[in-house]
Amino acid sequence: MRKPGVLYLLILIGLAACEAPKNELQSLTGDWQFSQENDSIWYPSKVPGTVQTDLLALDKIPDPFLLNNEDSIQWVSEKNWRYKRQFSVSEATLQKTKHFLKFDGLDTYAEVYLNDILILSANNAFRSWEVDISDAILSENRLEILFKSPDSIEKAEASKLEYELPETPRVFTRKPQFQYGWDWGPTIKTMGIWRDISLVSYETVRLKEAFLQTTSLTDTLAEITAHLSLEALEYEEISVEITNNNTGEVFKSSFEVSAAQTEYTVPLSITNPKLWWTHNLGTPYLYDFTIQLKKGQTFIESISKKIGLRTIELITEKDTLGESFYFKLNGKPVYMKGANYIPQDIFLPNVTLEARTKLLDDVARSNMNTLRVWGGGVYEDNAFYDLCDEKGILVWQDFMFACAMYPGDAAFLENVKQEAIDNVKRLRQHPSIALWCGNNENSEGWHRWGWKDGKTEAQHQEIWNGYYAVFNHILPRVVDSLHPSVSYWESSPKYGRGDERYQFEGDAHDWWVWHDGYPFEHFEAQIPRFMSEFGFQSFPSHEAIRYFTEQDSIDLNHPAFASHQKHARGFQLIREYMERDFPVPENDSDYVYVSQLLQAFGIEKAIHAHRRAKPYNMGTLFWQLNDCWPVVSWSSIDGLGNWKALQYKAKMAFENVLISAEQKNDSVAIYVVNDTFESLAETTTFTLLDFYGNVLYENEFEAECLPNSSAIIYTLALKELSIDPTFTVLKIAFGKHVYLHYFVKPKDLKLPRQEFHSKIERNDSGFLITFKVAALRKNVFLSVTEKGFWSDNYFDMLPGESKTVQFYTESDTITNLNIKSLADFYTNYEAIPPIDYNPCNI
Ligand code: BMA
Repeated sequence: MRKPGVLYLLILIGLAACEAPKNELQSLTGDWQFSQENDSIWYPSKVPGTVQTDLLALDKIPDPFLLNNEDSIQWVSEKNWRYKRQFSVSEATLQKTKHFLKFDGLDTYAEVYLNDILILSANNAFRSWEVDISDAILSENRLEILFKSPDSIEKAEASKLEYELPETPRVFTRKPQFQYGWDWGPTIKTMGIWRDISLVSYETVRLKEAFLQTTSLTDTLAEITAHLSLEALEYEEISVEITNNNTGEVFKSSFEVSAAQTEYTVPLSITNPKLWWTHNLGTPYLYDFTIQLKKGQTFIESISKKIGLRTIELITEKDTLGESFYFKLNGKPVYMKGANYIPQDIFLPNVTLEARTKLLDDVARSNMNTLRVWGGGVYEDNAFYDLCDEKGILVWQDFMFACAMYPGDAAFLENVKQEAIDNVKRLRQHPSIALWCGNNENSEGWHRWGWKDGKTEAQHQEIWNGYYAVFNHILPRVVDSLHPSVSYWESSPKYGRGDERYQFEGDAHDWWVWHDGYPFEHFEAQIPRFMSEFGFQSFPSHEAIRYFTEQDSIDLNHPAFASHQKHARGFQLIREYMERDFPVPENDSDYVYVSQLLQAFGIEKAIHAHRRAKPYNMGTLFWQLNDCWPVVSWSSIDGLGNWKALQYKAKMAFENVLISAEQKNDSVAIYVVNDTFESLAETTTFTLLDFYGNVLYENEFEAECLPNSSAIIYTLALKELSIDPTFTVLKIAFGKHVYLHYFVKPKDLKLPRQEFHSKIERNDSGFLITFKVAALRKNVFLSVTEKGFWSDNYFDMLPGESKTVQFYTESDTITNLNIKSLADFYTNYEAIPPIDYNPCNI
């Protein structure tokens, strides 16, 4: 055998020297086994996952998204479950001094055994846990986790109290609260290893965390302090290199680390910094940093951090009308527009990066610049916030408490404190985080929802003390100490709608519409400073209905709706509102379409009213963006990812420049709302057209709008124009921005019926459909059998207008192209005869 050369040996020695101090991370996710406690049979399982998804993969439970299967899987969370796996550790790794097991998410009551030794009892799905296993680790290991049913634990906790906390039993368990059933979600209490598990091994020192905190920011300089948490076993000299990968600059520092100290800082700076903006106001610019830990020249470990340079302030100042509530981004007031976000799947580990990316792309392309991560869900995965950072979307982040009163005992409070520390630390680097908010509607519920009834004064005091400890003490302190650049807000809303002040101070949830049955016009009458919730239900897409009813035809009496409409009065409210404003179709499939138009009509009205009221109102977030399964709900994007009519309408209503019309008595005030920081001057035209395209009135002039403002540019006196309001539309064009205003409710319009002619062409992205219409077509709705995305849908077309719509699909064909519009559903007037006109020559 040839002897190795000297050079070769030297390289080997060199490599060994390099390798030795390198810290290691071994993922323990992937293939596990699971079984019901006391059962001797073990089955394969996928980690991260849940017991329910594992059982589903084995066909041991029916798919809870379908039919009323939700009911038949309730037994799962009543049982205890075991998970196990073996893992080997190489001799080299075993030689290292320290070994930790890191659990990023255990759902929820878990006993963790390593080689039959209990190493952890976990009780909070929102926390991450680290256990030092240096003394227990072997070269072959057995990891086993027993998940206990939350039911008996909650019962035991509840029995310790002399009164019932509102929304018992879920309040005792720190896991996503929506899993106990919500008015849009099934009751499925998941259990299992829902995030990563890893083994961390190191020799002498490790970089546990890094936080790059901007300490000052001017046009010419950003000063940043890198806070490094280092864990060292003994006195050691180490060096840190922090590289700004955007500029190539390297910042070096050396430390003498020891077991006695864990926090170290390194000063950094960026000259002529580029700021992070929301996508609608600039570029969401990110700097990419690498932090390397070295001993001499030997690499130990590195962490990457993307940071955005921006300031964000919540401004709450008394004024003549009440108290302001708005955000300044980089010193400028920013109008926040978007929606409330709920978990994308009841089974949280099932949410793929692709699904997250698609949803957040939808958000950005719909001109939304803000999402509220609602408190009944989850502190989302890092990937969610990475995408928000990249796409320039601000996040109003609730802590995970919703619509309930929570315990106030010392153990609970400590648990909550650790949860807050974990999550604020995990998320504070993200420039997208704009606010930390204590809870969703707990305060409103306590003051307004009858929760105090039947309890003594002393009990009221005790419950409120618990509330106070969490939301006015623990959480604000955690935010203040760990993420001081972002504000804390106690509860959303500040005041419930029963308290007059809701219109003048803080953020508001306006559920007069929907829950209290008020007409949509109410949105225009009472406008708060910041509307953080308001909404209206609609049916999901035909595809979603077919999916959960498991049949091809659309049947709204299908028994599966028993579990896919969670609001007791939901169907009745949809009908009542539809009867007020829209024609009510008899056919179920058409009813679905009109329910979506109805939702879009109401929410669009609200968004316009809120934005017109700028700067009194500085934010509008409708309830709710998405679903966690296919269901009838307030969402604008259904559980299968399909855009409802609302998403298309919201996209237009959220454009930076909005043309809006407010009709009062006999006049119509025309507004331009400008969210940009530039003043606008445009040629403006008003055209009154009848539905056949005859011009009844036209006016053109130059109009201006100041930066970041809302202003009336013209008021039209209707009395002076003798028009038939049922057969006339007002087209307002401010430069390229166009808005159509109708003078009566959709149900009172006299819409012409006409044959629809279209031309279909194939292109690289799917299909192009071209139309031209002779008379007005309102809410044109296109559908085909194949899965895909319409670039536009539910749109209006003016007489003589042509339009081309892209259908993005991977399918080679499209079948059953169906085109309908609102004119198809009127029964209360004599239909205007169809026009025989075929502009596409097909
Ligand atoms: C809001 C939310 C949710 C609920 C929605 C619709 O109050 O916070 O609790 O799903 O109303 O009812």
